[in-house]
Amino acid sequence: MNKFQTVIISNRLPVSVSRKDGKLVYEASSGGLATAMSSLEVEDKVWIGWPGIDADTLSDDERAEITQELAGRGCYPVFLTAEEVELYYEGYANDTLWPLFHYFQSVAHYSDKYWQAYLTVNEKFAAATAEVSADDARIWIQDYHFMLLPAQIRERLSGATIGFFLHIPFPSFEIFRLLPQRKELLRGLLGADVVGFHVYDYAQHFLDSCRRLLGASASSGMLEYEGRMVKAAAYPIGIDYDKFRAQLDTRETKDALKQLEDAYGKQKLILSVDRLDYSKGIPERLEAFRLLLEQHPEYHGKVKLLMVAVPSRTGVKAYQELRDEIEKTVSRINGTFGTVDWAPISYQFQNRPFAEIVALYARADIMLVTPIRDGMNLVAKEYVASKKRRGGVLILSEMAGAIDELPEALSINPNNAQTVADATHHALTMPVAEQKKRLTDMQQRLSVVTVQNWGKEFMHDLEQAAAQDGSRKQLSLTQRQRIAARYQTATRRLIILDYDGTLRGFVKTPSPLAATPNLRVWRVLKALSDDPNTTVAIVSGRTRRALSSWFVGLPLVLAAEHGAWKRYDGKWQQIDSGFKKDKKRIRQVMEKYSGRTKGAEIEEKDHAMVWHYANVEPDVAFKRASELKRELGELLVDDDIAVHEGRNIVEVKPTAVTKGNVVRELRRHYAADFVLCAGDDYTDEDMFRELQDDPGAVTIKVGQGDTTARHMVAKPAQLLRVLEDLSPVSTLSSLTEIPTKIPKIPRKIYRWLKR
Ligand code: GDG
Repeated sequence: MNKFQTVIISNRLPVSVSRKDGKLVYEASSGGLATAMSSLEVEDKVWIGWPGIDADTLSDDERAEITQELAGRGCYPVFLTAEEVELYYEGYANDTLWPLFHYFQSVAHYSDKYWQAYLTVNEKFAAATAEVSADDARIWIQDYHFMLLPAQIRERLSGATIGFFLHIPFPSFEIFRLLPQRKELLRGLLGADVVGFHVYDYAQHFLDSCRRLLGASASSGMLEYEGRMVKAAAYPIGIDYDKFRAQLDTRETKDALKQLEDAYGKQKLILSVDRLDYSKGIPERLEAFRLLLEQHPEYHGKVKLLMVAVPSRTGVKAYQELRDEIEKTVSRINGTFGTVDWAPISYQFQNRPFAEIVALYARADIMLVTPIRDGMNLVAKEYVASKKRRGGVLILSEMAGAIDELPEALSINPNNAQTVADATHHALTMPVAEQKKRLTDMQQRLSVVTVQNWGKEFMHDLEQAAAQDGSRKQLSLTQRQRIAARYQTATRRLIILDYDGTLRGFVKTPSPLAATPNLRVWRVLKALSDDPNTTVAIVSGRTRRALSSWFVGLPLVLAAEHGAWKRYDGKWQQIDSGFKKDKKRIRQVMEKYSGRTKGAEIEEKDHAMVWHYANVEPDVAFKRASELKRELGELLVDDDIAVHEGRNIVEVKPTAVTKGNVVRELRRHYAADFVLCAGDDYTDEDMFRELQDDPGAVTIKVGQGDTTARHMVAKPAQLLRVLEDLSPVSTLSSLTEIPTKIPKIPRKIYRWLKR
């Protein structure tokens, strides 16, 4: 089987297979997605999707024939039975996710059968993807039909770079949480490296749900979940601008335009084009038009509302009911206001050829785009692109993603029929010069933010994710060997290490007894620090009690509480931070929050107060931590104390106390010719920054995420390998004092720790 480097996945393929007179026929369609994909400058690509024919009606030979024919067209089929399509596509995707994500919660149905089918079909797609993708492929998944797929693919292809784009809104947390399978879907999406949305708000809603349902940590659009980084960002989709411009000059569109001129003459044409879907606000639009006719009799006989409604998801009950409702309303309005030679509304429940749609756009004086909720809405953009000589006014719902890029449109709230009627009146009376000015401004934007550029931009970010996947900075074996060689030849060495998350895995409770070093850590620290030419410093946010008890007998330099306490030559010294006087006030606020938050713990240090929420339910933790941060911020107005949010903590400490300052002092003190510094979280970035100007310094981040460090390793165990390389096992075993057991914590210190 051929393996591809670039893989696109969508529910439907750009080629549909059907049976006519017993023979299989293939019909290509050219949607926006197909245009975006064909403009990508990659050769080795394949498109995976359902070919549109019931798998149960196909023989094995026919499947093979379809697979072969589609391969010639750059596609790979996933065969689905009619039952699968009914339960996964019409069911979970369009009877559960679609209504809920468009805020139609009362229309959404929750059924276990739907969910099971969704799971199975996603699995089928994952298996198909694994079959045709190279191990390090770039895979781009489209839309809400496949929210589980990123994680399912990652399980099979751990080296792939995976992108997901959602074409519909991502709802606010309050709506999303209604889904029975909300966590499963988020975990599915978090298998991706890049998750894209049309607009900023949807990306924020997604980040919010990940934080509150999974406890994932997020900052500046990057999520950290189970040791991986996921980018969530807005990539507003555009249209094939040139295609619409070029279409205006074709014979078919010119003929269609001529027919429209003959049919409507001087009548003002108000147009709407959408799939017949309850999210598009069609009944609301009709009500607004009724109001216009009622309040402005001067328009009778002079305007016409032409509504093109394309049949869609006709198998879903809500769509059948909507169609009935629309037809009744149209008849009623035509009955009320129509005359023998004028029907106010012309309603077409059918798909029109592209040439005709463009002619309609070109002729329409007003375009009414009034969705109740819409991911983007391309019709609005297409209308603007199809205007050359004539004027025209776009009336656009605030609830469509497109409003962000089309502020020159008359924006309306679709639920407020009066504002829609008023906007229509405004449009009917707007001077042509103003209409053209607004159109030109929008056209300038649309000609740049095209669907081609949308595809390129997303793939570019996917490439970047692949490059940043740690692999660029990941320490290779050769680099490790080089570092070890440099260490051996150096004469004054300085090794600066964070502890939690760096030398050992992160534990959820602040108690030092839960995080004592294991034998491996102990041995390597012993081996390194026993060498008189090597100074090993542990720089941690932990208290001096914790550090001194963990490393009894080791000649280490210790910096506790981010450097507020330091131990050189066995003696502890503290800075004069003046923090003591603020402790009581801070404690009172923290206690108030702990009192109403199950699982929260307060840790009091000499020069810091920490509120731990690792054991609090994620949603509650998110809310409380944000509130606490705000309240502490209000309390601490002086610049010398600051509130930080770290990994599952809110910490208050003097601003002058940073690990970066400790590193500066250590460098001055030891003037080493070899410096190695390792850490895992944001406080360690201060250390890496401090060493940035020293090209010889080896800085290593443990874990994922953005870092100033020059190198990265995935886990503490890998950092220990690096450290063990410096003092190889031979040296280790030749040292007589290397223990086989960690010395017991002396009873006195143990009691001190428990206090
Ligand atoms: C989803 C999201 C997002 C319509 N009638 C005819 C026809 N069309 C074409 C239009 C346009 C497309 O269908 C509809 O696109 P929209 O964006 O308006 O809406 P959805 O179908 O709901 O699409 C939406 C989109 O995905 C892309 O991400 O913008 O928010 O809901 O291109 O021109 N085309 C032809 N005859 C018709 O009668 N030929």
